[in-house]
Amino acid sequence: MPVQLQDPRVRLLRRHEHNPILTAQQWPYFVNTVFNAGATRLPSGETLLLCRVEDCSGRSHLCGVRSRNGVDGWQIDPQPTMLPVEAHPEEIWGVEDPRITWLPDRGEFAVTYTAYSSDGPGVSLALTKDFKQFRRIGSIMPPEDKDAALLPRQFDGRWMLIHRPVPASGEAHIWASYSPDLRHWGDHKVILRAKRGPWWDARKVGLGPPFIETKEGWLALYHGVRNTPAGCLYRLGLALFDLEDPTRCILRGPKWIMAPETDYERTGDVGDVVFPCGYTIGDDEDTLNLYYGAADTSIALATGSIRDLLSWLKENSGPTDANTY
Ligand code: M1P
Repeated sequence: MPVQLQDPRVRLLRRHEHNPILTAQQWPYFVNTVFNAGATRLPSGETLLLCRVEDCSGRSHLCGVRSRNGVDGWQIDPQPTMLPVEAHPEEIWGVEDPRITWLPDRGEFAVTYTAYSSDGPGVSLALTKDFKQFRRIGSIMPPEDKDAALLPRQFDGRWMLIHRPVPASGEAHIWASYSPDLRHWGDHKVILRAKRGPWWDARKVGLGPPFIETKEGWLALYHGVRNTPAGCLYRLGLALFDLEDPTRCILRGPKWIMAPETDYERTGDVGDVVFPCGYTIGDDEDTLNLYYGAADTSIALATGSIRDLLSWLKENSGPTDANTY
């Protein structure tokens, strides 16, 4: 029996009772907002979030925060952790929306982020072992492009980047690109199209956090943007990609699984936005801790079961939902 999303008793993602878990008021220096954080577990077991922090000039930088339980007791870096640098003019208007991927073969983390300048937002890459020193690779996708994350391993000797360019038509799909060296990218391919018409994910979709590896495939959380006369609505949906060929979409959920509902999601600098950029997985290897920006103002946490997300996808999508629009 398919699960009905309209049923209020069905909650694939449960909001934490202490949401929002991080706000600008907690910051050790004066800032406007904190949101859209990349996430990972450190070797120490701590949760690290690399938060987008917007200052009162309107530009963003990244700031690292660490917690033992991933919920509270955050140790916030006393200064900005990663500021735009003049050596990289492509990011001089700010660095935004980081996604973190641990690369086991290299023994370092890849941070993909939006680098913003007068030429528009593009995708940049930096590598780090400790979230203190960052080695910038620089711009890897020219504007307009964002919502990017690396996969953790190579496919036939090449790295794969998931990202979201915006063409002149304005119809923005999710793409994959390959690179032998993390610098030179090619073989670009659309892997998840924005739909058309009334769909919740019409015209513009974008990757949320990095793909989640499961036995059944790469699980993707993505945002769909619905333009309404009252403004944009950012909601979250699910798709599954083939384990060996992550450009092949196997399943796509027809309905969103999370939408702005609470005050902190509906009201803020940009209301009606839920925007996850990172997750951690619990010791049970099933609990998904999803960190999301709420209304471009604060950081919130929702948890779910990867098993349940996969079951829901299998029960609620047919093959024709994979890429139709
Ligand atoms: O304001 C909502 C989001 O808008 C942009 O996301 P996208 O280009 O994917 O629609 C980004 O600026 C993002 O930071 C922001 O949260």
